Amino acid sequence: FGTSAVAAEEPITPPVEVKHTQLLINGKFVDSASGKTFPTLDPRTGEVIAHVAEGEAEDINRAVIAARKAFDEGPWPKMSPYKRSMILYRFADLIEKHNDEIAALETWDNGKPYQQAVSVEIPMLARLIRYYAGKPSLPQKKETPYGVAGQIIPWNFPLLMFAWKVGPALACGNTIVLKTAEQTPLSALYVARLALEAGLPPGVLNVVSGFGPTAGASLATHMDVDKLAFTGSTDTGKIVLELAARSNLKPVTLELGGKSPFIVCEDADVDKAVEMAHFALFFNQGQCCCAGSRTFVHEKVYDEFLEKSKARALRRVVGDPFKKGVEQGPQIDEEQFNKIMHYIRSGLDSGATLEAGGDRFGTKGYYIQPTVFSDVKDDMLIAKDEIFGPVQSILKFKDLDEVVRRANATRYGLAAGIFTNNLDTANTLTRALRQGTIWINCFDVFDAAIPFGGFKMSGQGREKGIHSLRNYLQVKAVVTPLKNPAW
Ligand code: TXE
Repeated sequence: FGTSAVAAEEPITPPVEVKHTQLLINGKFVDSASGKTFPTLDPRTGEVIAHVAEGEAEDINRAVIAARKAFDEGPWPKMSPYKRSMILYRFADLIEKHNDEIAALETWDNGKPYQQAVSVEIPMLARLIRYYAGKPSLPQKKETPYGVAGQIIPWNFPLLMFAWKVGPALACGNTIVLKTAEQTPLSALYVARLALEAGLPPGVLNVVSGFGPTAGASLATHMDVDKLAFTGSTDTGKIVLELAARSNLKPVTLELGGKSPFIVCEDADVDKAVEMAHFALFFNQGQCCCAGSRTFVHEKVYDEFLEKSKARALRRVVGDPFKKGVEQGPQIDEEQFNKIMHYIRSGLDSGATLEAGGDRFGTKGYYIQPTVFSDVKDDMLIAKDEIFGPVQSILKFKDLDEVVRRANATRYGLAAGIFTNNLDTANTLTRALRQGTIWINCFDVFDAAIPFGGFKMSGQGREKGIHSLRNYLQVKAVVTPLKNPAW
């Protein structure tokens, strides 16, 4: 289906330097207790960007002690809501000031197009922090922060996941130990330093780089962590929930995987639907928990939709994410690359028709061609599992009852897209679909105020919006008799 030589060119030098590779504990950058480091890799080449301090149980413990002290002794939770707001506003301003540098670091470590990072994600990070900067005065008198919040985040949107978790926890007066994903440790360290510069007291936000089974599991089992929030795979989410239950029963918020339907109805504007379905799946190299990874198309428009989707995928610009005009960079790492190639082979073996792509892109790094399968059936693995890559599966349907039944026949329930100009169709589908977010004639619209989270095995609880404050507050009932009961 045609590849280009772009990936074979020398990678563009990222316009940023790596400044922070140590752990951030109690307001200071420090080595890990063991002195160990691990390499973080450039997904464009597989080469080492930097060696980063590898946090393990002892480092998590040091960070929890710092967070506990910062919570118990203050000033953070005792500070007036106004002062906390001002620090968070300054933090947002500093993010904005360093927007381009942060974006470059994110692209380098993750592989996402620089254009996407610089003009959408980092501005969104600042907006999220600013949104939460306005919230410290919202909790009522009897609502009180949990204490030390443990937060474990993934690699697909390192900084947006940072903001979804750190923002509400700080606004409510908690202190934090955050564990970044081992694939993308760099940007959170940079941004956390800006939080200190903005006036966040030492120990309030601690960032520990490291691996899941060591650093992550230590955080989930720690007896002095009061609350846990996790974003990642459903399988790891189950482990984390169990670890929390087996230790001190800390409450857990989970944001997990998905297999979201994108439904194109017979009356839809086909050109717009093709573009939106393409975006819904291929955005961020397909590495989105809510990716529209089952494209259901009404039989009346199926042939036209398929031809146009195939042409769109073949036009998608893949290449060095620092290059202008590039829509798709490499996948995050070799493991994800191999997982996606395995699913492409499975699609072929199970009888789906390959319309575009199907192979690696170039010869270096973890690039994959934008891939489209048609004739996909519900029981094929590519229609059931989260692929987390640039692989679009197109399925045909006849009527609304049928598509509702099939769209809901999944263990996931994160999001859905509906493409129709018929209000009644939109309302019917919205009510019937068992998904945490329904996008009508749009997809991936992420305002800070819109709650996000999953039904079924896509998670527990909601992040973003004021709903997320509930994750970081507990209710304390206070009852006191009056001296004079007549009053
Ligand atoms: O995820 P993990 P992985 C899905 C996607 C992807 C698959 C695997 O399908 O292909 O997950 O990716 C930490 N105790 N998503 O393996 O393992 C880990 O260090 C505590 C969807 O990278 O879930 C990292 O910080 N923590 C997802 C975080 O969990 C542990 C985004 C996520 O890693 C741990 C990413 C343990 N035992 C992947 N093991 C989404 N919902 O957006 C790992 N971790």
